[in-house]
Amino acid sequence: ETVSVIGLGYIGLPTAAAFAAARKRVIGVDINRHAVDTINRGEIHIVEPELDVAVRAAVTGGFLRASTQPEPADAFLIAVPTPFKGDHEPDLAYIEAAGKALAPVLKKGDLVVLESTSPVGATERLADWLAAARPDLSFPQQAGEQADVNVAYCPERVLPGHVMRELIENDRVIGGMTPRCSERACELYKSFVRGECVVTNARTAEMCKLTENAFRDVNIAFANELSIICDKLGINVWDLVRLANRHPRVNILQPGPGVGGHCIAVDPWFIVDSAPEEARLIRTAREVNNGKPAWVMNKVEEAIEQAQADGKQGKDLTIAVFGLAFKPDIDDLRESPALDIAIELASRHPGRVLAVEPHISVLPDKLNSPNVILVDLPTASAQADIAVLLVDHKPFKELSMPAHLKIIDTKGIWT
Ligand code: SAJ
Repeated sequence: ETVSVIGLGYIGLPTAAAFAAARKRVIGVDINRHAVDTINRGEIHIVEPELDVAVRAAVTGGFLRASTQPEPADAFLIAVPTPFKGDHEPDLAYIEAAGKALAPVLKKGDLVVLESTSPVGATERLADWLAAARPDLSFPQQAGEQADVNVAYCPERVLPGHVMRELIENDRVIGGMTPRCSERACELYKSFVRGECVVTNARTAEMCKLTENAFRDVNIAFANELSIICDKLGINVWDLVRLANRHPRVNILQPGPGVGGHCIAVDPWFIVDSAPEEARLIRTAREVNNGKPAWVMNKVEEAIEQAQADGKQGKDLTIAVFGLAFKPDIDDLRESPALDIAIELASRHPGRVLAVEPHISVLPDKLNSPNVILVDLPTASAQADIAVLLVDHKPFKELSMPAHLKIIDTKGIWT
């Protein structure tokens, strides 16, 4: 059996490697020629622990090959991005392009699985695009269980940084357009998934993925709102959360500088876009989390004003930001509230900004400004007047800050 994975990014490439490790013949397809060439050399173009070893083994063992053009296969998995367009409206252009690119090589008996995070109804739209491109084949929306081609939705749910383990161990939700489609997709995933493959329909599976991330977003928003309320009332929010969580049915998440990453800050909008009138809590949670970096920025400005009132000039004040990544112990700076705060600070503050991020060796372009320097931990704690803790990286937790420093601690590890 040959499996084709369309889109060799953070999800597609690990999935291709997992199928290859289960001794399927895998053809990976990507429009990015650099990615294709890198993979064919047995190397990787993205950062994820253990992925390099898996891809090298898959390529040298002859199980994985990458190409810029779709080729015939028995199953096609689509793992391409679904960004926004306009005001938080999901953009299905990549899914449409992937569907149209693979349609010419489809044959009777094939299975097409959509893995990309998608708004409800996207799998049906994909099936319509495939049907329009291949009038000689029948699809589930017209032929039901008798369809020539089966179509299913199966979202990934892996945690960046633990992808190779979670891909194999997590349960999978499988939503076929018909029961037969689900059965085919289940058989396929069982070749490497050790978790349970739980079957439902395509629309429920689409909503399930969005629900998981919206659930986390709403819960983080609750924690972030609490942190703002507690600041006003003079209460330590981390103590409060620890105490409240002693209740057997309370489990509050951790406040922070905002919500980053490519999933939790995006997916809830797909629900809001589908049901704008009804999705009130989900929308508000997004707004609360999106507003947190500006609130942190205000706290920093208050500290600057305080220092000025104590007789320091703004340009003589050194501010150190601890952490730029979107969450602890990773090097991923994309969609990071910590990075946004650092950029804002660099543009507003006339003095020096010291950035500490142990997981990178050069500052990202967006933070490249003459007043910003990437420094190590001891330098920052020795030279800063104001310390802004933005990510709870392990090395930061072990540090004790000099007493004279003004600290703004968004993760509660120094307060
Ligand atoms: N965060 C907090 N407080 C918390 C937990 C997280 O502020 O208590 C922040 C993090 O710092 C980060 C953001 O939330 O900025 C998101 O981090 P995360 O670790 O919660 O999630 P992601 O984005 O790395 O991965 C999520 C996961 N979804 C869920 O846990 C429901 C993952 O399983 C999904 O596969 C992934 O989204 C995805 O691809 O959708």
